[in-house]
Amino acid sequence: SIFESAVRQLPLPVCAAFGSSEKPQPVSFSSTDRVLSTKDSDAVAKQFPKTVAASGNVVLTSAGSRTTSIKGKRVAVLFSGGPAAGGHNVVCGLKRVLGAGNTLLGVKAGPKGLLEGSLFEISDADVDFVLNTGGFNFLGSDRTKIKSDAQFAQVRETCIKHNLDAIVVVGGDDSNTNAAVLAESLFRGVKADGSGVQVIGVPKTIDGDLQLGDLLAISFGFDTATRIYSEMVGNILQDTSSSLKYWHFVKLMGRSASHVALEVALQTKPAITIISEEVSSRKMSLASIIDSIAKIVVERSHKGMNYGVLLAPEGLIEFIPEMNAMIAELNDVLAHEATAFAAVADDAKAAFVESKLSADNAKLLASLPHYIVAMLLAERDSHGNLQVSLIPTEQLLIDMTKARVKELDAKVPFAAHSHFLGYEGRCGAPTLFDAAYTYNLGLTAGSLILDGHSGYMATITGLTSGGVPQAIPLAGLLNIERRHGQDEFVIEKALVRMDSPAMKFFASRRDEWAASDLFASPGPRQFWGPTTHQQPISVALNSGSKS
Ligand code: FBP
Repeated sequence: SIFESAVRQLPLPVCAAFGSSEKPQPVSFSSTDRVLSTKDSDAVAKQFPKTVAASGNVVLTSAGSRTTSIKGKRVAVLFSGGPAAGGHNVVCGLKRVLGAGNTLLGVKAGPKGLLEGSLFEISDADVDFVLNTGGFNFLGSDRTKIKSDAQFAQVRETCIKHNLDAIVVVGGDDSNTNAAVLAESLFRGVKADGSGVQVIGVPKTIDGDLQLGDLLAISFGFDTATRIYSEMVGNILQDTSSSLKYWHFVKLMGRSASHVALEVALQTKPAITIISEEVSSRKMSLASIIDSIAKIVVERSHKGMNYGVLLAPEGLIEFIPEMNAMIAELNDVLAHEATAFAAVADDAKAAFVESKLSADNAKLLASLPHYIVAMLLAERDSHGNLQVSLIPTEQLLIDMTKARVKELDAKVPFAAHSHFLGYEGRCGAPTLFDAAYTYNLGLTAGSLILDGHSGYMATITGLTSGGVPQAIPLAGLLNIERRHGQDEFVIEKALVRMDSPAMKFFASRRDEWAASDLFASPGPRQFWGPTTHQQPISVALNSGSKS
């Protein structure tokens, strides 16, 4: 399109350490005095002895341009999990920093492609073509978790067949967990000379839940997705206050954490926004959530406003304490009774599961509408996650609110539409922030490889002041969590903190937004003009910005 041709030409600022954008120079790295640990670090050190011994879980920082040039490396790059805007620029950054002396191979269709050995060589023309474009379609992606001995053997076969020296995994928390496991497994002894294959992660996910304070302010894709959702929510807000007769309940993507919902709320100021982490910390029941929504509906109606917008995070259902307890037991039942469950007829599956649950949880499951139960019983993804994007929480909230509004004041009209804003936010052309961030992440990942590191995640600190390439030891992020009915090592998701500046700012304004029409319509993301360099509001507030 005319648009794509134009965005390919957009300038991409690079960290000073890399020199020029078109001919970037790789950097080398040195240790900082920051050592990462989690509550499970001792267990991690036993399970990941090689990477932990090599890195000491120490954060690395760029130490100037490389003085020696490295040639002949063969590097593979793959996308893992859901798409996020900017993925293509990671590939472009990698290709350019590796330079003509090294080879970059693309892995087709995610980790599964690595198992199958489905790789192709990426050319300069390829990267010129995909630069600044959205989506992951250049390579494709999937959610295969590499965990069995047979799968590790397949990865080794691919490494040997393609004579790989390094693999770059572009992914979220689960995919970077995959990267940590691969780094340990491939650390040495893969090739005939006894050497290993380096593994580097790159922090991607629109969910924004891969964060580590000043070391990792935000994952890429969050800015683009939240700007796309904010434009749409702004448009809906404009419609409600024009037509004056509808409520719109909007579910926003973001599997677990509510960063996306919080950011969109800060950008658009709707009447109601639910933050899952607050529901959990205040131990709110489903009934109390509905009650608080219905009261706002009634209060606005008494002021003549029979309309409004509600934002609900996709992962809400798992944060309601009674639902969370029920889903945890349900996950165990589904994991342990998988064969028997598969043999039961579809219309008898709910009753089968209820018979295995404790009395309270069985009662709760039975009380939910069939469209929710069906999705709670649906297959988990390969990382053991409930597929919350498929659960129509927005419809559940509408149905229950309608009933409660009627109880509170039967004269209040309540006509509501449901929306799910999800996939449309993941693949738009990256904002200038995501475009530059990802290009620099690619340059950092490539530099880490040329500098001989493995088991690290590339990161850029000081994003708004030029940027510094750094590296986070992946094993230093691992915790033990219950998945598939058993304990597993995973990178913990960064949730919205109740004491964060962004949450406090939101909490101090939301009553006003509920009581009147103070909405904002931020409009589409721009590639030229005054709003191009605006950071996500929540990221800016959490990084210490006051305005
Ligand atoms: P990642 O964590 O892999 O980036 O995926 C994020 C996400 O977009 C979630 O917000 C959403 O719940 C999920 O992917 C949807 O997954 P799928 O694409 O498999 O339907």
